[in-house]
Amino acid sequence: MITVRRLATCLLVIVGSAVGEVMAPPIWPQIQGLFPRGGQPGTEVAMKIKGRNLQGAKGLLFKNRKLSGRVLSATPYEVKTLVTIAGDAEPGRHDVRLIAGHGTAIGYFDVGTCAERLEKEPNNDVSHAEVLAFPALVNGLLTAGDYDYYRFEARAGQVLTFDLYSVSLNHILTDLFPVIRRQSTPLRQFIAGRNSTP
Ligand SMILES: [Ca+2]
Repeated sequence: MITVRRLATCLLVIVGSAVGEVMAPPIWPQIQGLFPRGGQPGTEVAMKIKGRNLQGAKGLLFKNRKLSGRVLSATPYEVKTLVTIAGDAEPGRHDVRLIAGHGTAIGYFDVGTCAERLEKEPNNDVSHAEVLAFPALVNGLLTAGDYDYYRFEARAGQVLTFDLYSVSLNHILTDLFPVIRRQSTPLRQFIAGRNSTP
């Protein structure tokens, strides 16, 4: 009988431990994306951080002291922040750490040299194409079934470089394919899309 009771006790302990591991919720904060994920020197950027378990977020820490930020509001899935970029901040990628209620999570913020703007919706067809003057950097979001049209001038023999940087949020964005048309006539299509993860 003693052996049986000990065996029963062991089983209870093992089962209890297994149930405890399954039921423990993951509370460590995770950053899935920042938007916009950069800005120009000498500006302030209203940046949203998307992720999970972000409740209680109370601060942003940049390794580079020429960047600073503060949290405006926080929910488990989104943190609204305001980032200040000093006029002499070095261009390039900078680490930023979000201090949330159950830990911290790291993201990346790009200081650029081009004039930046947010896309203006609706821009889903040629008649609503946004006019661009180069150099330019456009921050935008693509959702299911979304298209973004832009209009620009180009001269014969001119070389234009388009750098499309995409980050998948919640697996919505899988591929990004730019298409260039001359007015309404297809001129050339090329593939330059690449995906990355935050
Ligand atoms: Ca659009």
